[in-house]
Order: sequence, then structure tokens, then C-alpha cells
Amino acid sequence: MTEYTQNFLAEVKTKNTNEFEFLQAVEEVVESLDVVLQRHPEYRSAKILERMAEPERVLMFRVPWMDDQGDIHINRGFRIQMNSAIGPYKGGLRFHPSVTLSILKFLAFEQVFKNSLTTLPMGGGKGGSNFDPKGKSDTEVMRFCQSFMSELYRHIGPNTDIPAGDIGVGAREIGYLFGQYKRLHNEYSGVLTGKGINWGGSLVRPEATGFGAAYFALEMLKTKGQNIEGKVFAVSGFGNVAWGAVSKITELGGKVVTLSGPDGFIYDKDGIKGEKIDYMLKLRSSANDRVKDYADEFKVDYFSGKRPWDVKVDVAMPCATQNEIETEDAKELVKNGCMCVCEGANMPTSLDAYHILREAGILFSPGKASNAGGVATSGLEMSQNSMRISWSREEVDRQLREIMQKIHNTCLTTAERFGVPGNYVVGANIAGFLRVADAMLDQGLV
Ligand code: NDP
Ligand code: 2IT
Repeated sequence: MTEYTQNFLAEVKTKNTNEFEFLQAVEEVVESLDVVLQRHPEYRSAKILERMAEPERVLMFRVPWMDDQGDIHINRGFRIQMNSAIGPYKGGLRFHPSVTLSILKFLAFEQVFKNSLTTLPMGGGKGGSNFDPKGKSDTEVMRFCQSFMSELYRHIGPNTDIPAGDIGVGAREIGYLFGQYKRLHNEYSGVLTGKGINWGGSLVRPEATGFGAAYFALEMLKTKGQNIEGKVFAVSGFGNVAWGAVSKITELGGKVVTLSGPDGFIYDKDGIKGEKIDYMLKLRSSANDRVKDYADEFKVDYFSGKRPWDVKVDVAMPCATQNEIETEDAKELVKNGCMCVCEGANMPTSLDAYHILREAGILFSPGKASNAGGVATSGLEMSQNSMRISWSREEVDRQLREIMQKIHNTCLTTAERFGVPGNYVVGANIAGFLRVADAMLDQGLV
């Protein structure tokens, strides 16, 4: 790293002590940007990087709600409005007990680069709460969402900030949030994406992140003259992203043999297909958060407290959460001859693990490129809302696939242009950065 970026990182660390996830995300990006900052002194003098590491606005608020027994609970709500240089803030909401300011800042930071890569007009944001949806009734989730939106509504809007789903936030939560926004604002608009198909949602949005990741993996394999057909995949998680990924990989002729949850992982040697894919939806909506139920239902192997990365596969697709592939996991993947790691989740690979995979020459795509299909399809939902039309399933899927192919090519051509051919991480970081940086230069000191 150059002295400039070392100093920059030291300052970010001082300003954001203990925000480990945020610092990890910034460090990963900065590792890639040295070469750009050397070639472009104008970005250095305009302090573009320093500005990008500071959110435009951070909202933090109280979310009081009442459970079914009449007891009162207080959660913490957040919205990080990170960067609006290329469009209104856009990014999901996460409801999970692990949510902290650091986690949402890392996600918002990543979102800025990801949204830029889609080429659609979307800035970056993220939000959520430490609310735990596990074991809550429908009415409790509704009351929580209504309370959350009672504060958030004044800070968002279809041209200001457009939230969507993430861990713990799916169609049900988006419905309750939308209902409350409409009531408070007296306005029917595309203020959220991931809406129900009868009331402004887009076809393919529920599947889009996983579909997009599978399309991206296909493009990666093609660079080695390979295909998805006949390949064996390890997928982690069992939520929205994992479900879309398993569906598309299976459709393209691949075989997915694992799923995981906070409790452990399952190994299904025959592949997860047909009714087993439908069962994933039941697992997710059960609010039990146990993947063991799959093993009991289909009589397959279950490994308690373990991650699926020591299974011998061709492609690994982490689709659960951040830092779920660590040093030892990466070594296992290398040892077992895995040829490709395609991130479906956000930052599922730790920095050290990434360096191990990179040194071993494994194809590796960062989530900000390979999981961009979700937010890209949110962008398509926004376009449909603005035009007051809805496109067919085939049309949305066609545009999604085209966007994923374009992101793939952008990563590779940018990596090549900056002297690191085949490095998707550097390609994604630089290409995502350039579009935002140029817009910031154009817009003056804001
Ligand atoms: P879901 O809530 O649908 O699924 C996440 C699942 O993973 C939950 O069941 C969760 O269980 C489980 N999980 C959490 N931590 C772990 C862990 N350590 N090991 C195994 N399983 C775990 O969320 P999504 O599928 O939407 O999100 C998954 C990932 O994809 C996240 O990183 C998210 O940021 C990213 N993403 C999501 C997009 C979207 O459109 N939804 C778009 C792009 C990226 P539990 O709640 O018990 O922890
Ligand atoms: O991480 C992500 O890209 C998302 N959770 C989706 C964001 C969105 O606005 O659709």
C-alpha cells in the first residue's frame, strides 16, 4: 500500500474504533484502489476516498413495540444514508439480533460500489434493527414494522431513499412497512422494493439475488471453458438468496449438495431439487432457524455446529452472512480442489481467507459484483413503478441476466486495464469507485 492509503486507513481506524466489519470492508476496497489513486491525483486532492468513508447521514432511533402478552420492548433502528452521488440512497433493511452500527455501515459502504456496478441510477444505503424475528408472531412482526416505519417514513421517499429486504426482511415485512408508510404519507409510491406482485412489486425480485449469483458463476466458469452443467455446488444459508441460487443452479444443470443454518449444515448427495427447493421456503417461514429439519424430512446427513466448506465441491457459494468463510475454511476449499468461490452474501469471506483463495488461483468473485442482481432487480422494480407498468417474467429475467453479464465483463476489463487480469475483487472495486468518484467531482464539494 502507498503512504497515502496507509494514512487514510489509519485515520479511518481512529475515527471508527471497534467498528470491525466496517473497517474490514474499507480495507478490502482500499487495497484495490492504490493504483487508481496514483494515476488520478485529482481524486486525492478532492479527498474523494475520505468523503466516501463518511456516511452522508446516519439515523438512529428508538423502536418501541408491544408483544402479544402486552409487554413492552425497545429495539434500536438505523438507516445509513451513505452516498447519493449517482442516485437516491438504495439498499436493504436487516432485522437480526446481531445488527450494530458497524455491520450496517459495512453493508452501506459495500452497497455504494455494488449499486454503481449495476450502472443503474442508485446511490447506497442500508438500515435495520437488532430486532430478532425468531419466534415472533405475525402480529408482533407487524407491530414492530409499524413502529419502525413511524420514525423512518420522514427520512425516505421514492426520490430520496428506497429501502428493501435483507436478512430477516422479506415480502411479509415489506408489506407491513409499506402499509404504514402509505398511511403516514398519504401517498402510494415506489418507496420500497420487494413489494408484493399485486401492489407494485416486480416479477423475479424474490429470486433475483440468487439467480444473479448463478448467472455470474456461469460467466466465471466460462472463462475457463467450463459450464454449470454437471458441477457440484456447496451453498450456505437457507434464506432468500440461497433459495434463488439453488433454483437457478439446478435449472442450469448443476447439483447443490449443501445448505446451512446457524445450527449446522446438511449434506444431500442426490442434490437439492424439486420439492426439496420448495421445502426451503417452508424452512425459512417457520421462524425456527434450523436447517436440521431438512435432514429429518429428507433423511440426509446433518453436521451440527459445522460449516459446509470441507465438502468436496467444484463451486462454493456462500449465501448466509458475513465472515462465514474464514482461514481454515479457505484452506479446506483449496485442499479439496474447489475451482470457484462466488459470493452470494455480503462479505462472507474474511480478508485472510480471500488472500488464501487468491494465492491458490481459485476464481473468486466479491459479493458486491456477484450478488448485485438483487438490487439491480430492485432498480427494475423502481423503473416499472415510475412508468406505472409491469414487465413480464421473461423481460425482467432477460434484463437481470444481461446486467450480470455486463458486471462480469466490467470486472474483467477493469482488472485487465489496471494490470491485474482475472482479479474480480480489484475490477469490481475500481469500476464501482470510478463512477461514483467522477459524479462526486462533477457535483462539487458536498
Ligand atoms: P434471509 O433472512 O432470507 O436468510 C439468511 C439465513 O441465513 C437466515 O435463515 C439466517 O438464520 C441464516 N444465517 C444467519 N447467520 C448464519 C450463519 N452464521 N450460518 C448459517 N446461516 C446463517 O436473508 P437473505 O437470504 O436475504 O440474505 C443472505 C445474505 O445475502 C446476507 O449477507 C445479505 O446481506 C445478502 N444479500 C441479500 C440480498 C437480498 O436481496 N435479500 C441481496 C444481496 C445480498 P438466522 O436468522 O437464524 O441467523
Ligand atoms: O444487499 C443487498 O444488495 C440487498 N439486500 C438488496 C438491496 C435492495 O435495495 O434491493
